[in-house]
Amino acid sequence: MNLTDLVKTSNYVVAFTGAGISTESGIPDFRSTSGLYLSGKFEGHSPEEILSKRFFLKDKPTFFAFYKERLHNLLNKKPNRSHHALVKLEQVGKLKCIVTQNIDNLHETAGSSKVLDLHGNGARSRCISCCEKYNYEQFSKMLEEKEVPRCFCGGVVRPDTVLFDEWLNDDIFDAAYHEIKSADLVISIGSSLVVQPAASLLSEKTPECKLVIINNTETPYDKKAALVIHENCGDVLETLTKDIS
Ligand code: CNA
Repeated sequence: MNLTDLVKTSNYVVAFTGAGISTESGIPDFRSTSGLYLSGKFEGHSPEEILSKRFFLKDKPTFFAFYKERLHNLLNKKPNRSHHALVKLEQVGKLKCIVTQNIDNLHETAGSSKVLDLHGNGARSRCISCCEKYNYEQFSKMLEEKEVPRCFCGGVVRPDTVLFDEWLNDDIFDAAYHEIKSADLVISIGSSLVVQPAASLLSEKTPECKLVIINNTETPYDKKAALVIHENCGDVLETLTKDIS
């Protein structure tokens, strides 16, 4: 069966998305050749090292300098045809939930109503002392004005995203688990499927549930999929939208 037939014969579709869905919006992913990991070291540190809790605790000025230069501005980007295709898939009653590893807020901006942000959301920030929340504009201003953003209480304000070596939010992970368990079709879009525990959620689908993988390179889950499409996800989802409308 092709993707259109799989969607048409399914009742509970869940999309599992990664950085590859946002590359058409001008946001680099992590692991492809133009990805953030290959964008070079920052003040002698790799992006992976800087984006860890350990590094955040040790050297906040470098953490925030890196965040401001390489990540924060990416939150200004616009959703692309893949994000819009998933909105359409929800409107026709097929897509019930998006489980995303992305922090770029683009599913929400596009208008998808049920999005589980496994790794948090860079459009939000919070004080690590009093938990006061700040929006994107407020946090941007703090980043411009201070080496280390500070709350009115004096605490450090950080993006509401999950760093490497940090736990995922239990409630969001549990909700994602239940969505995958409820699905009769899971479509993984633009993810290398190597980041854990996020990728392990795909193993939680029921045996009856079919898995489709849309990614322009191979993934460790390809052998478990009913259908693997090694193409640009924008092209694939645009075609799907035309076929189902
Ligand atoms: P990844 O490991 O960088 O994998 C992305 C995958 O998408 C790669 O296999 C690419 O080959 C593939 N890809 C890139 N563009 C396309 C395209 N147009 N069509 C099809 N495939 C494409 O990223 P994952 O999401 O798998 O890894 C999870 C990390 C990345 C999470 O912690 C994210 O928070 C983090 N991340 C998020 C963003 C974002 O929010 N947009 C950007 C960069 C990294």
